[in-house]
Amino acid sequence: MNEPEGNPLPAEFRAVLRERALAPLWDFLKGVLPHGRPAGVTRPHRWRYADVRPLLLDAGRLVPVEKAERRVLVLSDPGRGADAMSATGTLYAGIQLLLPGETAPTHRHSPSAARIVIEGRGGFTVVNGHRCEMEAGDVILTPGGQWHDHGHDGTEPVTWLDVLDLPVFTAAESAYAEAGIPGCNDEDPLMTLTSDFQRQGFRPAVACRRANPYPMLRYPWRAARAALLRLADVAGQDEGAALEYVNPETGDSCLPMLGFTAMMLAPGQAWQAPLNSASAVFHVIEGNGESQVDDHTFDWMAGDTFSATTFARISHRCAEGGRPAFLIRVDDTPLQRKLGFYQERQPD
Ligand code: 1HN
Repeated sequence: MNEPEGNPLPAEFRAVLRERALAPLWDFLKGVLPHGRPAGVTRPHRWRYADVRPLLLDAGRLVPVEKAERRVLVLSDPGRGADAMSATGTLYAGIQLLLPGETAPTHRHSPSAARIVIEGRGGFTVVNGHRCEMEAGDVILTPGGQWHDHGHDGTEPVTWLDVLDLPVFTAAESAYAEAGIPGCNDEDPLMTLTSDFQRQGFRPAVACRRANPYPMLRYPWRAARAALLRLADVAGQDEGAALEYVNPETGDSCLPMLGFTAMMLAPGQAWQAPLNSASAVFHVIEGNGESQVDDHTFDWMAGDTFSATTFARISHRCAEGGRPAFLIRVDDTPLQRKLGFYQERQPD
């Protein structure tokens, strides 16, 4: 507690306040509203996939998926103490394992989630009855309130990074889930057709039209990678080849609170990100390199994940040699824009 100098509260007065569930704001104001820049508790961290993978496979032997519902090792912010269910103030991230033949049961919940596939073939996610195949690097959305389950038809373990806006719902005391009932995860064919036609420039007449707030649920890595290569070909080195994942019908961010951006760095290329108010989680899809996040230096390779706080100074460098690097940044920019708060600043 930071008692103001020269103005100590009498102990009896403080005791009476406590007893009546009252607190003196003047003792806490600088704590809740620090000067100039937020003083969060998040500590930037890098999780190496090579460290997580064997532990996840151990969990695969120790924890049956039926018991776990979702078999996940959470990327738990070291700044928040043991077992923190978030990587930054607003972003939850975890790595999930599904073994051949397993299914993760149908449920839905208030937070939105997205998966970035790390390894394995044959995995799939069914979202509101729509089956999304999982291939390495794909981004697959399970928006808040939509039924979803996962399955695995392949022969090797499948892993992916889950990112959710769960901490926002936890703070708002509005995080909850519901278990599926038979038939809940079935496709509405009119909704799918409405979106398919929209992409061709048609729209079903009102009577047989169904609004689809999330017309795209799977963003294949194959398409994102090819687009980045084309973009990098025509953009200058200092422009930075990056693609935002959007709702193709509205141009809005693909989820309401979470922003997804794929970026490419050519061999040896360095990129200084503009200083901004979003917190972020970076996931490496391909290549090797190193990132600076404030005073932390994280070297990385495919499968690794690292976090960054709000207003962090961030720069990335791809290793010299033949191969470009590809990363996907997940951030809370859409949430902050909706709050009317998002800011970019000149580094000082
Ligand atoms: C969830 O539903 C999934 O559906 C993954 O795969 C991770 C973390 C917290 C809450 C719900 C999934 C989750 C989750």
